[in-house]
Amino acid sequence: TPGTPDRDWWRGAVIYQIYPRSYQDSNGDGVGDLRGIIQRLPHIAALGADAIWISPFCKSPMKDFGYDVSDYCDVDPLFGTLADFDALIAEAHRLGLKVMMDEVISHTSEEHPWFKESRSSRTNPKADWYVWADAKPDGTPPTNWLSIFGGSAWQWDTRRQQYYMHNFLAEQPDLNFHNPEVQQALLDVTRFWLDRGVDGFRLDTINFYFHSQGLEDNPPLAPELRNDQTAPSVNPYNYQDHLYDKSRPENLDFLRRFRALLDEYPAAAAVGEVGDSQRGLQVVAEYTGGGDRVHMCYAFDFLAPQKISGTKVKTVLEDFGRVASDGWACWAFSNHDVKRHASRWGEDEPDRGAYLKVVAALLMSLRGSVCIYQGEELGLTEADLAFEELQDPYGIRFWPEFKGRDGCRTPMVWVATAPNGGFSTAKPWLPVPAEHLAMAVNRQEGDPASLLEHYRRFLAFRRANPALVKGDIEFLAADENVVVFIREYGNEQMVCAFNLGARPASVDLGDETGLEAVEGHGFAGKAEGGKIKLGGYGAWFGRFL
Ligand code: TEU
Repeated sequence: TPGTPDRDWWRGAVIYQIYPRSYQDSNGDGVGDLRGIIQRLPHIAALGADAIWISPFCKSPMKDFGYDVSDYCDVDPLFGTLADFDALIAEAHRLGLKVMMDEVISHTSEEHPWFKESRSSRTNPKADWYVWADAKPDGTPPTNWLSIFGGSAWQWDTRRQQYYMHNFLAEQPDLNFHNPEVQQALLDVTRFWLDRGVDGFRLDTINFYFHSQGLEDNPPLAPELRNDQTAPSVNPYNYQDHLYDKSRPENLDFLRRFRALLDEYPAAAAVGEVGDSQRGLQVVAEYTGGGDRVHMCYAFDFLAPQKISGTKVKTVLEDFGRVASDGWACWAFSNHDVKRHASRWGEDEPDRGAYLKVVAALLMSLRGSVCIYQGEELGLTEADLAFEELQDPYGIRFWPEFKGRDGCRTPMVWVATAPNGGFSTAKPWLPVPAEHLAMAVNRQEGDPASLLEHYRRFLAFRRANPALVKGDIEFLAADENVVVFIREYGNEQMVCAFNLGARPASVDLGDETGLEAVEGHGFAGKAEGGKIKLGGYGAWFGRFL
């Protein structure tokens, strides 16, 4: 019925991620802002996305660039005002785009008034709002838990004479979700934004909400990893399985409360970020199943350095299908935390332009929702920054072993010949790499051979074919380079075939009746009987006769 909101809009949605510092600067200070985003919304609408997810813009001392919030109910002056955000929502809605906020509630900034109060004494009303624990008798931290950004997860506080826990920077103290008052305060924050008209949330580090109150040590590093010469020696990320402080079963009850709140609104949806290298898909299944937890979770399987392959796609999607009969995943190839996939995977491809087209078509054909990271539609590469240019504390700490996350956070490029690619009239907070200018929006727009026009065409094709948006998935063939699957939704079917390699390939589906192409998007592919022939980096879409 017209006027009835589609509660299911998130299923198969294409969500465009904006990193607000780097999208568009409207006031000439070298940092992007909300007014700048408003100016550029037509680009996202023209791309064909369903929603935007804006990385954090609430008040923050910016130690982790907004992922350290000091006021959940106000906009940081660097980005604008609440009135600017209201205008952004209105304009996005006018263009048919949903707006998702990035809610960073696992931790706050150390400058949040809650933490200031909590650290002031052991008896204040918020004394138990964060995770505090006494030192061991020898003065060392309560457990061996490690912070993702390096070192112990415990920071000594001289006033309370206790340690507080932080999974990330010491400036990001971890909220104690076991305290019902904390949960309530966070639900109130969520309601504040829902009442302002947001359509949903990207929930930062959703699997870190609860810690184990038993404070057990984690098992020591597996011996085979201890001698792993490829492991960054100082960076524990992925090298300690945080058995006791992540993905607690208690979280499901909180997620149910969160979902009940969202369900009070006509069509609010949430996507939780699950960064878990060991049990990622299992956690996504647990958090999204049952229809009473979050709608979908963002999985890390295709954000890893390991190059995507047909086999990997099949394994990941089939594994997920097995553990999650009613769960829903959200896939991404790039974001503000990892090396851009144009470089991560595309670096050694003989024809990177063609490679990026076929992997884009593959991403947007998978069963699940999709996140596209700003600039991915242009083929932006990872920027190679000098140490002096780095802003990310994570990179500064582990340089040069790990260069941090600034290389994927450089500004969007809009106009090739404008200063700083049209991003800002001032010196941008991170430089615009010279090689990005040729990829600017104005260079690609209207050129049918460009990656940008490829994304636009593909998203229109996807929208016109419900099987690609909401359909089931079944794999028909997969090897290193080739992957073929069928998506089915009601009476609609779509066979999707991709060749991720530079050399031609063909797949015999062994079907007597044959195949026919669906017009609209295949490139460098054709069907002959039950065989699909794919050129290098080719894709083919069709159906069984
Ligand atoms: O990231 C969570 C997370 O797991 C990160 O450690 C990520 O895997 C890492 O940056 C990879 O290099 C979220 C945000 O996306 C990130 O920007 C924040 O720094 C982090 O939470 C803390 O809020």
